[in-house]
Amino acid sequence: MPARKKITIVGAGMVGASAAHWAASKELGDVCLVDIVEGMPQGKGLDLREASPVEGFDSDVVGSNDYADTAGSDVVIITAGLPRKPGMSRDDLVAKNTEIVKSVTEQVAYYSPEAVLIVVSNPLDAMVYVAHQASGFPAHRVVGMAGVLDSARFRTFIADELDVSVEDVTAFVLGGHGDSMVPLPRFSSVAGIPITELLSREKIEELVDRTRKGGGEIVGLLKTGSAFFAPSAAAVQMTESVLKDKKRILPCAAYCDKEYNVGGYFVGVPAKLGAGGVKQVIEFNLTEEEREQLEGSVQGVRELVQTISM
Ligand code: TXD
Repeated sequence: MPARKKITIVGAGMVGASAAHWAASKELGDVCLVDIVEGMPQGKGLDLREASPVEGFDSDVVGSNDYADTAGSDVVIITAGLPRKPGMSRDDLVAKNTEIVKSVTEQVAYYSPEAVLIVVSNPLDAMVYVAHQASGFPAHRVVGMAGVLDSARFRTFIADELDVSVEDVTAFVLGGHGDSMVPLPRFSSVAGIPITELLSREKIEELVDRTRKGGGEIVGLLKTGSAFFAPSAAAVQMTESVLKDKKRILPCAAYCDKEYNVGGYFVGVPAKLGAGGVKQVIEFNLTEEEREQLEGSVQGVRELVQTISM
């Protein structure tokens, strides 16, 4: 009998703890929750484990401050980082989170040399790059979560607008996270019917705009902290596709060199996720307008990555 799969989640904050919840309750594997704060991951891990008899899942959940406990993980989700504090510039945040993501990646890579890394920490497009450099892993075993979240938001808004099941709505986004996201309405559909057939151009623009600002909308409501339910669900969907070798085509920050003329950066593209990570980046012909938007987004990622010193 094969042993259960093992998932490590680094950063037991809002996104990390919710990811542990989704992953354990779906019985994707045993979960190890790691944080730098003493006691907190142990407490959250034990609390979640104590929910298992009620919810009926047989996943072990442990919390730890020691990376030795993460050994032999199949997937590692990295959510560790600091939020931006008052007075902190964007560059300061990049520098601080680079330091954190670099250090946690080196430790998880040492104990789980065969793992697939799914990076969540912000600024996402830069932190995937940092994790790739720090791990020394082949690029296909390092991927960032953003597109699944952005497209889930877009799907939610489309379903609400048309009063249909979210399950029948697919949406397609490319490019960087948030503002520079490139939605592709012609590939976004309801039961296979492109939304361009069902909604006016103005309405689509409105939904796209809300999706671009989706993170900010939640921050504005929460006042402290940022979104965590949907981001963690998105990271766990990627984890499931890897662990079960489902080969789902999901929008992820994947390494692209010749693909879309990116030239060696991680950017949001449709990727086939299965055992061992990104099995393929799916390329297709873009319209002139889409190409320009994607190039603008990719240029933003290049400039961000060039500010990083490791
Ligand atoms: O779409 C996306 N990619 C995102 C990204 C969507 C939502 C959140 N996004 C980013 O994920 C967010 O901007 C943050 O950079 C991360 C985690 O967000 P979360 O809301 O979970 O932040 P928290 O609650 O502050 O949790 C971060 C945890 C916290 O418990 C710290 O103690 C821990 O990270 N931390 C560390 N753990 C281990 N090792 C080190 N060095 C460390 N430093 C901080």
